[in-house]
Amino acid sequence: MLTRSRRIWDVIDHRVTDEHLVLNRRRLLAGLGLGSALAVLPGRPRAAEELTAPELYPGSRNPAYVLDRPLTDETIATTYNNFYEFGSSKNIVDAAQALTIRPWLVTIDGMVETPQELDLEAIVRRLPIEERLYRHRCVEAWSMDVPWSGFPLKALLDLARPLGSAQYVRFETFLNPDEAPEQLQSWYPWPYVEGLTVAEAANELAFIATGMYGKPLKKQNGAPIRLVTPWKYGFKSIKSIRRITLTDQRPVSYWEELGPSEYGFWANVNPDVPHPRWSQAYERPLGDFSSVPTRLFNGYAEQVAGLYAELEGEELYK
Ligand SMILES: Nc1nc2c(c(=O)[nH]1)N[C@H]1C(S)=C(S)[C@@H](COP(=O)(O)O)O[C@H]1N2
Ligand SMILES: [Mo]
Repeated sequence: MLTRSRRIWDVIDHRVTDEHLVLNRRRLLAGLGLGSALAVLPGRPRAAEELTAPELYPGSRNPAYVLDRPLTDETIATTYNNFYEFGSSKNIVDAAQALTIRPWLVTIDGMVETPQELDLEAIVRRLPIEERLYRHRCVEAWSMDVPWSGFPLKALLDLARPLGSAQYVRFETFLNPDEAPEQLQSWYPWPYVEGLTVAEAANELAFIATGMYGKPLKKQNGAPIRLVTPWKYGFKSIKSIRRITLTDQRPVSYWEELGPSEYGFWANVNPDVPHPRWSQAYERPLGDFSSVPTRLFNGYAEQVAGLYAELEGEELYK
């Protein structure tokens, strides 16, 4: 029984298409140069608890995930943030420093063979860190281009051996109003929750970031461990994850709970489906005053469109 379940999970298809193995050689080489330069730059001194294995970053760059537009300036990507636990403005850097991120335990439970409670430090020493350049498209119509460091979500889930009967993966952020006083605001459905189907979670693009710009993640960006699903609107990329639960119930996410007419479970990027209050046709790259067209699945249709081919009657794009 368990063996069969195991196999079902394992055979979930990881298609590597010819298309995304075609590299823009020049960018790749330039990128590799940048990667090694970042690795040797002396860092500014930080609080000891922030430094979970900084020597592991950025990890070697995965050449399957490079970009055709420049990376967002690091200062901008690390100071213009959405993190409602620390406030509803974009300027939450100072407030976020109150979060204790070491030690940090991540629970993986629910429909798994071997429930786990893992220390972040142990996770990053066990799973090989790689770097990927991904687009990020916020539902608010701004975007960024970021070098994340981390590992595939599937590699993390496999540590707990998900059962074949699991259909969804539910993610939960920390709940600690002492450090994040916004969590005292009882009209918000804390803790922040997000969810994916098991097939989405096993897709090669679904990534767990523990680092960014060649260093461990900063608190404002979701330290010490966050999800990155680049084909979906940014709110799916849940920060500072404490608990991951395999389940047969579709999770109701934070934003879906708050505004089901505006935010749904799937939240796949689609320029042709407007938000009820604004168009999604264009986006503003952070640090840039121009507008660029938004792409279906944020440019990742090749990797993910197949996940949705047989779904009918689902609101896939909100
Ligand atoms: N726990 C939690 N995760 C979260 C959010 C949040 O408010 N709380 N905001 C989301 C939204 S809307 C976006 S666009 C991204 C922003 O990530 P960044 O601040 O690293 O750019 O985080 C997502 N993850
Ligand atoms: Mo967002």
